[in-house]
Amino acid sequence: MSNNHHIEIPNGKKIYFASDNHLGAPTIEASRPREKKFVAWLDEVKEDAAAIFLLGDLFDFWFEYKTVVPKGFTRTLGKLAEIADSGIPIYYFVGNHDLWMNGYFEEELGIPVYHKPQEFKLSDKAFFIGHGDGLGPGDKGYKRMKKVFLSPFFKWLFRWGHPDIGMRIAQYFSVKNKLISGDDDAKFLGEDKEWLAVYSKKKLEEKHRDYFIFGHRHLPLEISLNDTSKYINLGDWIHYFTYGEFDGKDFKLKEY
Ligand SMILES: [Mn+2]
Repeated sequence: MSNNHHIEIPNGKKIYFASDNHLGAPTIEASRPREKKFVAWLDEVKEDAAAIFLLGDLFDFWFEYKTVVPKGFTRTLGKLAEIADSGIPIYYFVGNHDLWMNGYFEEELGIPVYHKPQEFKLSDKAFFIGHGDGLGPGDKGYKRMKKVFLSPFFKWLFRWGHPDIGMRIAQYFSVKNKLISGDDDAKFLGEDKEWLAVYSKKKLEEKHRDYFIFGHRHLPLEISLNDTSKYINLGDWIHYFTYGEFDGKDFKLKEY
């Protein structure tokens, strides 16, 4: 886990965080209003953004073949390219729905992609940042998903199958079957049982962090772990349209 990331936030600038857009769910057309809303948000925050962190599940399903990527998401990809090209760094952390990223964001958009949580120092605060899947106890939806995604059949299918067939099967598992999405996870479990809070508390035993920032839960949460550390969950862009804003001193969870 890298510890070298440091961003100094200039006066008047902010760092923004969002996650779990699930573009393409239930269909590309049906998710377009959400996509447009997200692009409008990006347009606003780019005005004073020192950096933007996207914490995964931007796409409900993503797979990169060697020379082919999924259709759609043009507005989002174009806006991310514009912002990255303007010199505002964007950091992407894969979610469990788009873990099969393999160089496209780096090469096409100039956006680094992380497959594991990372430590960041933002101004003088210590952050632990990731999508949040598979960390700590519980998280049944993820564990179900992982079985499918890592099965030899699934891997074989995507590597060698026709993309139209692969994408249709992924759509089935991701949206219709709720195998990946898992509706059963989105109720607040209580501070003691929220597995990312449990995980964060455990991480605090090894060293201090001011903020643990995750997505994945589809539930905006702000939980004090002790007097100086907080666990923030960014919610989602399906029901909540929530995002994080950090000015170098305070972290705020806001609604767009
Ligand atoms: Mn998600």
